Amino acid sequence: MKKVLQFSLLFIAFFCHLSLKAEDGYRLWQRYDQLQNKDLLKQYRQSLNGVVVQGSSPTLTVVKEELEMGMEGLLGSSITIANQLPKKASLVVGTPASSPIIKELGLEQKLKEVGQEGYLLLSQKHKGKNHTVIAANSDKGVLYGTFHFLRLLQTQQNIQALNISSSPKTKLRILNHWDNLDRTVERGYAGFSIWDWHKLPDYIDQRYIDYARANASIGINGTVLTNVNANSLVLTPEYLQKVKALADVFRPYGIKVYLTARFSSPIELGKLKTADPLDPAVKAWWKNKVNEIYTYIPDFGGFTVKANSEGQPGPQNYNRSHADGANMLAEVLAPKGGIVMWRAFVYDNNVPDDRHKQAYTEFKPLDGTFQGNVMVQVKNGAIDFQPREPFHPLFGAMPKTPLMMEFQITQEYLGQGTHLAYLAPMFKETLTADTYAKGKGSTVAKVVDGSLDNHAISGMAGVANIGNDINWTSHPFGQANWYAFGRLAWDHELTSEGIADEWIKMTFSSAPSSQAAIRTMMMGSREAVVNYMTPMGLHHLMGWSHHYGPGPWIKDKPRADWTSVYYHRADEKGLGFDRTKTGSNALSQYAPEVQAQWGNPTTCPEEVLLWFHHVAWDAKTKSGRTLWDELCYRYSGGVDSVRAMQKTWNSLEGQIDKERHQQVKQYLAIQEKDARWWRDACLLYFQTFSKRPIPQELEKPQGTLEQFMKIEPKFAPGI
Ligand code: GCV
Repeated sequence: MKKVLQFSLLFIAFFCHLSLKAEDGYRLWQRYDQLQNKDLLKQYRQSLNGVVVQGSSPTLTVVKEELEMGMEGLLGSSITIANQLPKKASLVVGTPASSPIIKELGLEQKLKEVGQEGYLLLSQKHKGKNHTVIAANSDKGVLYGTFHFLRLLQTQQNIQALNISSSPKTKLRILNHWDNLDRTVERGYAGFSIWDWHKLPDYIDQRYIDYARANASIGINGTVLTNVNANSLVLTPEYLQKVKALADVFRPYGIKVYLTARFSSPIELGKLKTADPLDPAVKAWWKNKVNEIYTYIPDFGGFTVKANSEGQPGPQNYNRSHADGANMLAEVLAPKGGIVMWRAFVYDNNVPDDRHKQAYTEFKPLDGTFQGNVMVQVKNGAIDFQPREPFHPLFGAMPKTPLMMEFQITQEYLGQGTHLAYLAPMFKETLTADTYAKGKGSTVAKVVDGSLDNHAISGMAGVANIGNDINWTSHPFGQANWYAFGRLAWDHELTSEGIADEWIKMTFSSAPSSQAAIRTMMMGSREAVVNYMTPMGLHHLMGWSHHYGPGPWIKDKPRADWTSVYYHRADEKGLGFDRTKTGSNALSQYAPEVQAQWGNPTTCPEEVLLWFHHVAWDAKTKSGRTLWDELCYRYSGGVDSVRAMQKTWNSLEGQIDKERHQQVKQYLAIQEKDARWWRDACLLYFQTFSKRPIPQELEKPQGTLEQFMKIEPKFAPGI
């Protein structure tokens, strides 16, 4: 009997062990597996043989927990976190306020320079002994420093002579969840919403805590829980209790909660006859509502608002401006310290103008009329998160208004949950673009971080790609985009390669050869997507509604600017949207220096050529080929790049755990199939205008245009 029991216990232990080791991607970049480099382990163990965290706030408690979990995992030995300085060399963590030891170190000047959220990581002598120090002015800064320190261990850096100081360039670093209260996620491709509204506030899913840990580790300090296509129900007491439960979980991690405000809420919830922002009853309703919210969540961040856009209600329903709407909300939030993030993603069916121009036309005249706690949130480009867009002309055009960047992390137009597209190069492309607003060097990044125009508030929002899939993001490489967004929101000067390296080491492998191979895959992946979907400045060619596959033939829809033909303008002469003076003149919304470069087809970068110009099929491109041939080459090149990624990934078999290797391998096979679908469908369609053959040496389309036009994915996610 005893033997049977022993055997059963062994059996259970074995399977528990196996399940603990499941490589399902849940742990994101916070895996904390024991390091394999013996020399480094020895060094770490020697210099980190005692940890002192003085202070007991909720955030410092989280710091202790994370240090314990991280260091025990990485070093493979248990650690004790003390309140007092141990005799030997040690890690000292805290603020001058929480820790007498940190106070004694005399870091005042250095700490002054890192501000409220920044931190120092130092190797410092104290009373003749060597210490590693994580110091900050606030507990939140300590938390960020702790995650940086753990990252150093995870990525196997030398920690003998640390002299790091870091502080965020952008003040508000925020995720936007387009999550509905029924748990569907608009443009979400990783399952249902992680917010389990039905079970809240009583059931706190471990995921909420792990979500907060992951976000804090990359410096995210805010989350908008609900879809910008908003439901006013979230503002009712029933839901506010649920929101409060989430806010309570996130608070120790330095993450504030925000909600989307449906502009017509005073009518829907308050039974008022109007939502006119200048109506005293409406103002009073919002004031009461805001006061009520703060009784639940004393540090509530504020509202994100989508108004008068794609059917959403807004101030224009009452002949009021966007500023009237934003300011009314800002006024009631201001005494509580809340802010308004008012989206500039607006376009009007009744304005028969190039959609590219509409946000600028509406918002530019409002510059200087917004209250101090309003930020206007602008998408990276003027259309809608296309695989490549030139930067939005509003950047640099509203110097008196803090403009917030809105990036889309979820890959609505870049293969959604199945394609590998590392987005850091795309984010960087926009951030480093020069607006010339105040002469050369007036980059979008400087507009967004507030430094160009000296704004007190600044922000970057990323539309989240997170869902309740076990690995959070559907594609394992989708995690890299969440990671990259946070890292760039903290410091937009980081390089895409550097961010990829960190992520790969923490997520997949630190072996130099596999790391280099994965980095190469990642760095070329977004350009591959651009090439097989929308090369040379083409845009908005996707299938109706689902936005997954190709649909360059889409026409005759309720709005012209919801069709593809509106954007590519293919005809027997050529291809592309003339946005110069002879066309829509959207170019006039940019600074003269930008106009001069992009306005001339010979100096316009080929990457955005067809965005701004209608180009003849036989026009010569930089490669010496005609436009038609170049297009064929680019589409084919996109497919080839995916095949190259497949080859690289296959070569990594055995170096990556089986589970994730197999998963990515399958996704790459889907991507290759989809890339051919895009290439073949688009080339066959454009060929009906160009009437030219696909160059002999390139692969021929597999199927007919009619066949491609009939493909209609059923129940595609995210709609
Ligand atoms: C949340 C695009 C998307 C919509 C999204 C909208 C927006 O149109 O397809 O799903 O709505 O952008 O950003 O408001």
